[in-house]
Amino acid sequence: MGLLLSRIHDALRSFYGMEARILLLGLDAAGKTTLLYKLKMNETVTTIPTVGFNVEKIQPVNNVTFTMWDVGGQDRIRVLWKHYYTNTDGLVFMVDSVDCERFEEARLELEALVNARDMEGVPVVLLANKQDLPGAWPPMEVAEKMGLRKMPGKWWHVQGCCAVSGEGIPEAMEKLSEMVKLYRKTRGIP
Ligand code: G3D
Ligand code: MG
Repeated sequence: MGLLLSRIHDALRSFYGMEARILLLGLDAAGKTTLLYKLKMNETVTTIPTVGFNVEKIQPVNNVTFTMWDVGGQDRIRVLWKHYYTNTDGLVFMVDSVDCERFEEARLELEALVNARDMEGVPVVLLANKQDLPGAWPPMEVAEKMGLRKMPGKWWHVQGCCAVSGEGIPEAMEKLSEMVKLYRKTRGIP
């Protein structure tokens, strides 16, 4: 009976798709809000520093509908991030690839995030944003600076992108959908 119910559930899931909760975090000015509205409306919006959060449901990718939480990244309000951890299916961590002076600050925030109990095992997509700007660090070097290689057992993917033009974003969302599906499967989350 259990097996039958689980098969019915899987069939419904592949028909209706899956809803996933994604946290979009990173230091202030990394480009998070620009990305969120690019994904939502395919438009580049004029942003102001986010105090609090923006949340949007975006078009399904591979049958996964993402609800993306863009939580303000200014240092004073980063302490609020932890209130958003519960039931997160994926983390998109965004870095301004030009702002090398704050790479270490970003790394420390990412480290704290992935080590948080409620974020255990949650897959990470690292977006090395602003690749359009001169002096942008290559994505793999940004990943190195963020210490991703030193995070054993962590599922991560690095993607260079430009949130303004949208370049690199479809690839990142594709990868995110794959990792979220796998994560939920291994955790037995329907
Ligand atoms: P945040 O939400 O992470 O704090 P925002 O960041 O989305 O508010 O973006 C901060 C600034 O970076 C904005 O510029 C925005 O236009 C710019 N930006 C975001 N992504 C890119 C990108 O890929 N390339 C370039 N060149 N700029 C980007 P302003 O001038 O409004 O502060
Ligand atoms: Mg913002």
